[in-house]
Amino acid sequence: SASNMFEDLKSFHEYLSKSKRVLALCGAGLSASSGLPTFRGAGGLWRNHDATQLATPGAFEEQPDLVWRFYSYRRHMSLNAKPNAAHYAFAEYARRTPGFMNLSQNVDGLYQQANHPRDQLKLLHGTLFEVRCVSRACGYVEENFTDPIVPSLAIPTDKSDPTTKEALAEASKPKRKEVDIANAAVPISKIPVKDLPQCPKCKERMLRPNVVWFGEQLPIKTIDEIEEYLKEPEDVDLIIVVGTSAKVYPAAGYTTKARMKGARVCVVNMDTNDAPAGGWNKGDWFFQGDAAEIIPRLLQ
Ligand code: BJW
Repeated sequence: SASNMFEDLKSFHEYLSKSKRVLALCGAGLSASSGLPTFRGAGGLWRNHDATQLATPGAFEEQPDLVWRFYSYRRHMSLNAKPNAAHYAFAEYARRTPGFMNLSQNVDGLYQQANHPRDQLKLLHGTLFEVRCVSRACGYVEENFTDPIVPSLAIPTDKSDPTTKEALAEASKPKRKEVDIANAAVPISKIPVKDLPQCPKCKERMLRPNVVWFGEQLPIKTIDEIEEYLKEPEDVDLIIVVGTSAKVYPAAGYTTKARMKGARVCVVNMDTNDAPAGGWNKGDWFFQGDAAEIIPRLLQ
């Protein structure tokens, strides 16, 4: 099969041991085994909405409450998720490899939970755990881990009439079971804008998650730091592309940029069809499977 053709752990280890300047390009598949859904696979639907359709400025303008519910839900899920062996393996690898830079598209905060060295972690699409004023002129940004961020965004608990034995037992528990608001069949109420997170600085506008939506620019400082790294005279030895469908730009384009600096490409993905941007080259590696199993073996 195509996968066996590229799966060569021995040659990868040999090459990695000589590599000094290494990049990783990470996507949602890396956090899949931590229980967080990806965008374009199963679980990429939230209440019948395509997750990528909610990650747009237009969706937020039209239905700020729906988009805030989506992000509040994901903040809740991410805060309750644990980093997996791949997050820890990269964090460990970063500590022993000064020339390593991790370009992560993930906003879930699991690398931070795994204590990944912060200066080697570039958050291409921002983070769920910062919010900012929708007004660029105001410019307010804060770190925020409060769950729920405002009372109106609390995930409702099951208020079913406790007449059945099971429901009675459930209701007597100190904490009631949260309803699955990701399921479109579960009703949610409309939230007025005044009950959504408000900017404490200008006191005029709403706060929004500090993530990068379609059509928005990636954080300029982050982009500049990556460009600096790519501009250094030394070659880039390797880029490890893991758990990403590599369809979203400019992130996916870093594979090509690394190749232009001489890098060999190693792809780790569940799916044999998700090729790196630019397609396959001679000397590439492909390891098929769960990132949480494969990354620790690659980086050990
Ligand atoms: C596993 C696994 C397991 C599962 N183990 N693997 C060039 C060409 C065409 C279009 C463009 C272009 N340049 C720009 C564009 C437009 C657009 C774009 O790229 N569109 C394409 C979709 C066509 N790009 C933008 O709009 C970007 N901005 C921009 O270009 O600005 C220009 C500008 C300049 C100056 C001023 C103003 C503007 C912004 C892109 C922002 C993307 N944002 C999102 C949402 C972030 C917030 C949030 O999380 O809600 O980022 S969209 C979503 O996609 C999210 C992800 O980070 C991103 C990538 O997804 P990812 O991580 O690859 O996930 P999946 O689900 O796609 O794939 C999962 C993979 O894992 C699969 O391969 C599975 O097989 C695998 N897998 N389990 C290993 N256990």
